[in-house]
Amino acid sequence: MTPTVRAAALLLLGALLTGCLSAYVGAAPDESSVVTAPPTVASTPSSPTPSSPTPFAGIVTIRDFAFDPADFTVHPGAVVTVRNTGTVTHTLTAQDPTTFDTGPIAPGGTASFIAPSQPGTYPYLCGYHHFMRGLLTVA
Ligand SMILES: [Cu+2]
Repeated sequence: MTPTVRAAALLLLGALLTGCLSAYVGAAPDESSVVTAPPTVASTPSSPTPSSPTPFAGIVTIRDFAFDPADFTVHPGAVVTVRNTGTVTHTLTAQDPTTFDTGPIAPGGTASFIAPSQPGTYPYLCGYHHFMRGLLTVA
């Protein structure tokens, strides 16, 4: 392809493109009205608010050497049930054990305790495995 032919080809291509573009621009209003025609479905039921954490259901499950949930909030004096789905015995014991303590919960067992009546935050752990920790908030 000689430079002249190439230039001619480019010119032709340019003309074609310009033609196409002007045709397209001419048709644009119709197209845009078609595109925007379907009304946006704005009033669908809003999804669960992701900002608020899952409300505590009153049951802490021990699994795989961890509390689930580890951090949760209850009302003063609420009953908290602790379910041990692990394979060894655990406890859920306040850092100050006089505050609350489930005592030993055998594998597959369940125990409960009464949350403190005083609002505040109460760190707790497993009496056997001190790396198992959580935070009870009374509010
Ligand atoms: Cu444990």
